[in-house]
Amino acid sequence: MTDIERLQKTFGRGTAVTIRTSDLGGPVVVLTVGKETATVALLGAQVIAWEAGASPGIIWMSSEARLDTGRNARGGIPVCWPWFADHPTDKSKPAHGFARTRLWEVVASSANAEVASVSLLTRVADVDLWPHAADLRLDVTLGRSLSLDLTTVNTGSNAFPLSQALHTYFRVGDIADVRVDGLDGRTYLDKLDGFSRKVQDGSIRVEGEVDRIYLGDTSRISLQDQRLRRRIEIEGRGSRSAVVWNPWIEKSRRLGDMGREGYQSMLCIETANAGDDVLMIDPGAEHTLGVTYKVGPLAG
Ligand code: TA6
Repeated sequence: MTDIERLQKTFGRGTAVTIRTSDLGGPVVVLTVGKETATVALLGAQVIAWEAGASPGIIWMSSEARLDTGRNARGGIPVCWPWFADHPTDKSKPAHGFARTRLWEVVASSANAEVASVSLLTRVADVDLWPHAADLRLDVTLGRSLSLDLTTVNTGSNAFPLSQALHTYFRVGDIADVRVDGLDGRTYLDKLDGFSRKVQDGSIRVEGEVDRIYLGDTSRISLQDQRLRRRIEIEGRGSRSAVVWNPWIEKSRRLGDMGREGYQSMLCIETANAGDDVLMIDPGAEHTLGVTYKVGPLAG
């Protein structure tokens, strides 16, 4: 029996939860409820697709994304952990930590007429990059919305600082035709201007590279997509920061893996603990960073 067959036998739940090998070259769990599907790769516990009946899908993936290169696939919902962006003191360590390049294990699944869910786990100890110990679990639930809950448990004997993000790449019809609401009046750190502190004035529109960490109450954000005539409501929890990022032309060129459609068809809105919102997790303590996405028609 192959690993996939074993996982299917243990965690498969009819047509609601199935385990297979993705076309991108790695094992995935597919959640199906009615006309909705969500796909979670075991590499990095990365959501790589969410089709909510609407076409095209909600989550953006680069046309060059692969799951069998050892690097994380560009797009989807990468799990950035146990540090967000560059390591605070050692730039030689991988950006966004190492959780997204580990192979996680499936530990639970469930399904009923309304929802299907899967839980993945990675246990971290004795990692050269990080002198601490933790269990990291991601619970993904698909129903009339998509929810992710990322729980860190400190299983070691010393407290550690934690910064993290659910680094979600949303597909948009045309980056020039979207608006992000819910952050008006919030202070943000502008990565493109030495992380200087600025205040958001009204809605966010993207007319060039944007790379900002918004601070404070960032629990209710909405992405209004004029071209696709849809809005995505983003409800964060366990978070007091959110990142908005589009690489635009030059950074896309430097990244080199943004694929055919590239920056014009995506926008990252990331529920995070980042910037001023870094946590300290004591031995035995835990923290959950969560988010729920709901898709609906554009108002009016
Ligand atoms: O979340 C925004 C950001 O920190 C950007 O600065 C950019 O580096 C992006 O993440 C992508 O990072 P990655 O390591 O996935 O290429």
